[in-house]
Order: sequence, then structure tokens, then C-alpha cells
Amino acid sequence: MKATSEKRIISITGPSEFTNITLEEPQDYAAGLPAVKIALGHAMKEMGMAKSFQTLSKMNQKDGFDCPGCAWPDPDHRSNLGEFCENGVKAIAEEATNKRVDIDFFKRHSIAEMSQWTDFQIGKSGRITHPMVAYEGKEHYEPISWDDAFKIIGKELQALNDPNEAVFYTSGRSSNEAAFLYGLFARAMGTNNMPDCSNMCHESSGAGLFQTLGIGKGSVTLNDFEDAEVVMVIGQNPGTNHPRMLSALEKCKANGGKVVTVNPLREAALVRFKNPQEAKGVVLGGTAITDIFLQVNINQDVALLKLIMKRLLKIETEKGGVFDHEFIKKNTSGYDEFINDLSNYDEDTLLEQTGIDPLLIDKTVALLAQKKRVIICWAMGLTQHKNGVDNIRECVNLLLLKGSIGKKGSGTCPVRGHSNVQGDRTVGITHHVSKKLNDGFQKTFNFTPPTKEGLDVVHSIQAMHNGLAKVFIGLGGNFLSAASDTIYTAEALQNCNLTVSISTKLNRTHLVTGKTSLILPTLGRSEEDQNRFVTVENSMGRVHSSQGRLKPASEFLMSEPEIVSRIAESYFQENSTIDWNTLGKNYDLVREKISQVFNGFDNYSERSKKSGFDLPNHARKGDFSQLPGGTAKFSINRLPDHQLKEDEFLMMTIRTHDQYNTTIYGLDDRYRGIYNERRVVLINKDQAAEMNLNKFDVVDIVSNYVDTERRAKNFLIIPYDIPRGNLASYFPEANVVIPIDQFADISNTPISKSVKVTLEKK
Ligand SMILES: Nc1nc2c(c(=O)[nH]1)N[C@H]1C(S)=C(S)[C@@H](COP(=O)(O)OP(=O)(O)OC[C@H]3O[C@@H](n4cnc5c(=O)[nH]c(N)nc54)[C@H](O)[C@@H]3O)O[C@H]1N2
Ligand SMILES: Nc1nc2c(c(=O)[nH]1)N[C@H]1C(S)=C(S)[C@@H](COP(=O)(O)OP(=O)(O)OC[C@H]3O[C@@H](n4cnc5c(=O)[nH]c(N)nc54)[C@H](O)[C@@H]3O)O[C@H]1N2
Ligand code: SF4
Ligand SMILES: [Mo]
Repeated sequence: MKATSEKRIISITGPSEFTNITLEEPQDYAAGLPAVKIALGHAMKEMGMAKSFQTLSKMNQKDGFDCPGCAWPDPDHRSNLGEFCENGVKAIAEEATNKRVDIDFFKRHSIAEMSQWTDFQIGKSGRITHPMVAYEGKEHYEPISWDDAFKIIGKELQALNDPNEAVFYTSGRSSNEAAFLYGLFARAMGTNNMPDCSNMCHESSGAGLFQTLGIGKGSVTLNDFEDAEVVMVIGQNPGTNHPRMLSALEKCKANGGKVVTVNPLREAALVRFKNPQEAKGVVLGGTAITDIFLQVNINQDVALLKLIMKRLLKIETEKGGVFDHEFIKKNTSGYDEFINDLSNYDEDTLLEQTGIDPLLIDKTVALLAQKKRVIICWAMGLTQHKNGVDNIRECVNLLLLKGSIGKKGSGTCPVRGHSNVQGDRTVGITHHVSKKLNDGFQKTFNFTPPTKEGLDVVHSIQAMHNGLAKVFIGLGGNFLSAASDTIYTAEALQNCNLTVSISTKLNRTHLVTGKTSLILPTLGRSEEDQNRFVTVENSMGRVHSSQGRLKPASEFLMSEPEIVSRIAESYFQENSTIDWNTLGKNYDLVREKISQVFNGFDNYSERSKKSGFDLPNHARKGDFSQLPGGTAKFSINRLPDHQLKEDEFLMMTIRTHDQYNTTIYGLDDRYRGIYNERRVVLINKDQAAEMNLNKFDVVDIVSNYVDTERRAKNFLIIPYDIPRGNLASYFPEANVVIPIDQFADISNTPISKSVKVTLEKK
């Protein structure tokens, strides 16, 4: 797909050639020795021996830096063998690589040329060393001084007719300090246009949990896994995306707990885990993780949960002892309406919709009927659907019936993605307006924050496309490739007067530019920042310090908080109530200000050291007094209705084992047995045969919403163990077919896990 911008003819999606696929049987275990070997291979290749050792010995240690991978928490006791997983090592190897994208690199490669590379090639180029600018019509990025870069940004922001013509995107790797300053600047400038990666990720979780439990975060701690009797893992692939969660599940099982997994795919790690930190994981067979595997049809989780709850109700009515009536009476409202509503659904129809073997449903119901302490974990398999918020509320319904909130070994566990996505939200990255928050900013900084609701990801893209937003700034991330509807999003960015990326590594967003485009290179987590430390919050609400120790990739890098404060200085000149210069330099002062605006951060700098501190979480304590009526809420959620035509499938776009979102570590999806190729589409074996589709046949994936055809060209068919009518392909290659205006109700999260598509054989 081509687009012209003055002289440049660029490719928006990169090449669609194949890379020499091979297949093996899907693996039936995760981790083990191969994981250690592969992890070390990545580390050595990117960093060399000495640096690998230096880096890995500090990762996730109390005096070290937080893993830039996922948001899974660290245990209180840290292992001497290393507190990281294969994919954590890949994440750090990618950041601490010895390769460099320097001035000479940009001289050698034009923007158009780089746009022809795959995401894998772009990412592997290395760390960006200098601030760079691409002026309108120029074919190459060229170096620019920091001062001049900030002047351009200040001038473009001042030239806007309205502060709401600026968009401030955040990806979840930024520290609390950087994110707080960024949100402060957007508000001080006068806009709440703060889209962030959460909008594409766990926004549905936040919305569903907030409505029902009064807090948009999970309620469990890591220790709860040791006490849980049942852990349900729904719509999540922890072996790849949160590998150390397997240790928590292993502990749960060692204490007699049972694991039920709900997924259209039999993901390897959910079958068996060989813990590389333990002898039995290395030489013996490891731990069988899943007790009951429910191979659900895509987006039929509400049907499944309703079916389970109907069956539980039957046992409750006949024998009693299944629901926690004392909890329900004391802490909840909406129980009667919810129970009445269940009678509207027919068990056989629900069962058929789920596509699951009835005997396995019997087993699940029998298990849940007996047990009192249940944790439900989930990730993108629940949130990225039109009914993403309903999915979450239905999980809450089950937990409320069991009284499984606010007590040991039970609760909600939305497993967050980016390592500090939760912290960024906590310290003010949100497009929503809250009076309490605005009052906090006003009191602390003496200005009046805007009261107009801001734009989230999809609405920012639409605004840029329509010419209503003209400056895009990204604090981390790869906006173009992460968002849906790649071509539309590219047009939106190209419409801007200025696009700015604060980045560690080169990515496709840098190549699809506004009239002027800036790349501002920043420090990674692992790098020494003038002896300062930053703080992050993990998926379970613990805030702790992170301090990099490696020599920065280049002497011209600037830290994120300093970049943000310099942008603010350049915009405001002398006209601000805020001392940006001092704040950008002094992170202790930033933390003091955070503690003045937000609850729970008292004595912040001191308490964040070592293991850190937990933020207040009333759901964890079983205290619902702050909710309307003082109760947690049962909710009534409808079944999704996709109205699929005969030849249409529901397709999920998922991650391979060798990528971090849009950063491609390698071309293998080892656990699924797919090697050296990303342009694949997984389809049910029998259905493929009936359609006369054979292994490696080439197809286009086509979506057709509201009469607009979108096409992802050239994907290889892989017959696979996946339910009929379902397909799986990889993100971001398949994002071109996800329409910008198809997103979840309430949360506006793109429908990345249930896109209606057809396949066209070439
Ligand atoms: N190594 C690595 N780690 C990561 C990331 C990464 O890219 N690489 N990304 C990080 C980020 S930002 C995030 S948000 C998380 C993502 O973590 P996950 O949510 O685990 O990632 P996905 O690959 O999107 O996988 C979703 C899972 O849901 C299943 N699924 C899809 N649709 C449905 C459905 O309708 N119902 C059910 N029950 N299951 C469904 C898929 O088969 C798949 O197993 O991981 C984080 N950690
Ligand atoms: N179809 C489909 N689309 C999806 C998803 C899906 O499952 N399917 N998942 C969605 C989800 S869950 C998410 S979270 C988004 C991810 O969206 P993003 O967060 O926007 O994407 P990433 O690929 O994580 O961003 C990678 C880039 O971040 C920069 N970076 C890395 N570390 C740092 C750092 O420390 N500081 C700074 N300033 N920059 C850094 C690097 O330049 C790198 O190229 O994608 C979403 N898009
Ligand atoms: S589980 Fe997540 S945070 Fe922990 S080491 Fe692995 S990637 Fe890093
Ligand atoms: Mo995410």
C-alpha cells in the first residue's frame, strides 16, 4: 500500500513477501531449558557477554531496574538465579542492544527506503542516538539540536487555534514521573486529549470494574494465588505474554488449587510449565497447569459464563451452599434482577454458542460449586471485543455470586500489558475529566485544568483525519502500527502539521510523518540517568523504584521527564505558574507533587525504594462503601450478536511468542510450532479441508464493514486446532482490516479479537 507525501513515496504496511515458513507440532509445555537457551541467545546477540551479565543481574532486583516487558509483579523474595523470563530477556536485549541508528544511518537510508522494510528489520536497526527532523518534502531525516527541536514544537503548539488541536499519546513504558509531567503539561496547555495504549488494551477492564466494583484495577495480590482454590484464566496467553505468572499458577497448584482455562487456542503454557528456576522444571516433566480446558468459540465468553452461572444456580436451588448469600446480602445490589435475567437464556442454546464439550462444562460447574476462593485472570481475549465491557462485568457477576472479592485467595486479576501502563493511568494519563483530579491539579499548581472530555485513541485518529487535530506527540509507542485501520491511521498522521515521537528505537510511526516530523531519542529503563531513579506501578497496584545502571546508548539522549518539561518550557516561555525546568530535573520534587494531587503516595520517594508500597484498593479489602448505595453491582449483560454471513469468520489478531506488541524480536511462534513467518492465518483443520484450503495456500483477509472493503494481502493458510468459524492472525500485520469505527461500547477499544472477515484464495 503506497501513499505519497510530496517527494516521498512510502509504504505504509511494509512488504508482504513471505520469509520461508516451516511448521512443527505445537509445543505442549512452556519455558524449560529451551527458553533459557533462546533467551541467552537473544541477549548475547544484541548485547554481548559482559553487558548481558551486567544487565540481567540488575533486572527486577530491588536495587535494579524494572523489566521493560510486561506488568506482572515481582515476588517479595527475589531469586538469585535471576528474576526474569525468556521474554523479559528479549525485551531488555532489544533495549540494551549494541546496534545504533545514528546520523550516518539516516543519511544512508531514506524514509521511503526504510518504509519498504518489515517491522522486524526496522526494529532491529538499533537505538536512536540523536534528535532528528524530517522537513516537508525532504527524503531523509537529518540531525537537529535539542534546542531547535523544542523550538519547533513550541511554535507549532502555539500556532494552534485551540489547544484541543493537539494530541498527546502515551505508551505504557513511561515512568510515573514522565507521565505525570506529560499529563500536567497537556492540562496546563488546556486539553484532555490524552489517548494512551490502554485505550486499545485494558480500557474495557477499567470501565467494567469501575462500574461494578468502584475501582478500575484488579483486586488480587501475588500472594492470593497461593491461597486460591480455583484460578480461571480467560482470554490470556501467559506463557508468552506474562511468563512469570506461570510460577504463581504453579504455586497455586502445589497448594491444591485448580486451574480452568478458557481460550479458543490450546496455548502451550496453559498445558504444562517447566520452571527453569527449579530442578523439576529442568530435568523432570514440570507442572501440568490446566485442569480443565474450555475451548470456547471467539467472543462466546458471556454465553459460557451465563451457562456456568445458570447451572450453579440450579445446584444452589436444589442443595444450597454454592452462593455466598451472606456476602451477597451485605455487599451487593442487583442480585434478584440478575438471577431473574438468567432464566431468559436456554442452556442448550448457550452450550451450542460456546462450542464446548458438555462434559467439561459439568466438570467446571462441579468444581466451582464446591470452592469458595476463586480468582479470575484475563487479558486481551476479553477486552478487545464490541462487548468487551460486558465480558468483564460478567466475570464480576460470577465472583460476586461466590463472594470471591475482598478475601484471601480470591478476586479480579486483569493482567496488564505494558510494564507501567497502570501507573501512567494512576498519575493522570486519561482523556476523561474528573472533578477530583482537576481540583487536585488546581490546588497544587494554581491553574484551571480543562473540563472538556478529551479524545481517546480512535477519536484522536478520526480528529487528525478530519483536520481537527494538527499536532501529534507520542511519549513512546508506535501509534501507527498499534492502532487499527493502518491506512486510515497513516492518512491521519500525514494530515498533521507536526508529528513527534519520543522513542528509544526506530519504528514505522517515524516513517509515516506529518508535514514536519521529529524523533526525540530517550533513555531506556536499563540506562543510568544521572543517578536519579524513577517509579512504576505493576499490575497489582504496587509502586516501586526503578534505576538503570547501563551506560546510555548515546551521550545525546535525554530523559523522558526532561524532554516533557522542555516541551512545556518552549510552549509557555515565561508564562506558566509551573517551574518546568526544576521539575524536569528533580524527580523527588515530581513525586512530591504527585503525592499532593493523588491519594496514597505519602512519603513517596522513600517508600518506593526496595519492595515499594501498595496503593489503596478498597475492593481488595471488600469495602464497597464508596460506591453508590454502598454496594458492589451485579450487572445484566447481553449476548453478542455478530450476524455473520455464511462465508464470514470471526478473526482474532494475537501476539506471537517472538514480539512485544509492534516490536518484532524474531519470526518464530515457537509454542504454536510456526517458524520463520508472520503472515499466517490459522483456520480449523476440517473447515479448511471443506473449503478446499490447503496448508500454505495464499489468501487475502478481507473485511467488509458498512460497504467498505479492507484487505490484508498475502497470508498463508495454516490448518490448526481452533474452533470452526474462527481465525487467528498476527498483530500488527492484520491491523489493516480492522475498521477505525469498530470498537467496544463504553471503552472504545478496537475490536481486535473479533473482526468479521472472509478469506479470498489467490
Ligand atoms: N512477550 C510479550 N509480552 C507481552 C506483550 C507482547 O507483545 N509480547 N504485550 C503486552 C501487552 S501490551 C499486553 S496487553 C499483554 C497481552 O497479553 P494477551 O492478552 O495474553 O495477548 P494476546 O496475544 O493478544 O492474546 C490473547 C489470548 O486471548 C485468546 N482469545 C482471543 N479471543 C478470545 C475470546 O474471544 N475469548 C477467549 N476466552 N480467549 C480469546 C487468544 O487465543 C490468546 O491466547 O501482554 C503484554 N506482554
Ligand atoms: N490488532 C491488534 N492491535 C493491537 C493489539 C492487539 O492485540 N491486536 N494490542 C493493543 C495493545 S494491548 C497495546 S498496549 C498497543 C501497543 O501500542 P504501543 O504501546 O504504541 O506499541 P509498542 O509496540 O509497545 O511500542 C513500541 C515502541 O515504543 C518505543 N519505546 C520502547 N521503550 C521505550 C521507552 O522506554 N521510552 C520511550 N519513550 N519509548 C519507548 C520504541 O520506539 C518502540 O518502537 O497495541 C494495540 N494494538
Ligand atoms: S513476566 Fe513480564 S515483567 Fe516478569 S520478567 Fe517476564 S516479561 Fe519481564
Ligand atoms: Mo496492551
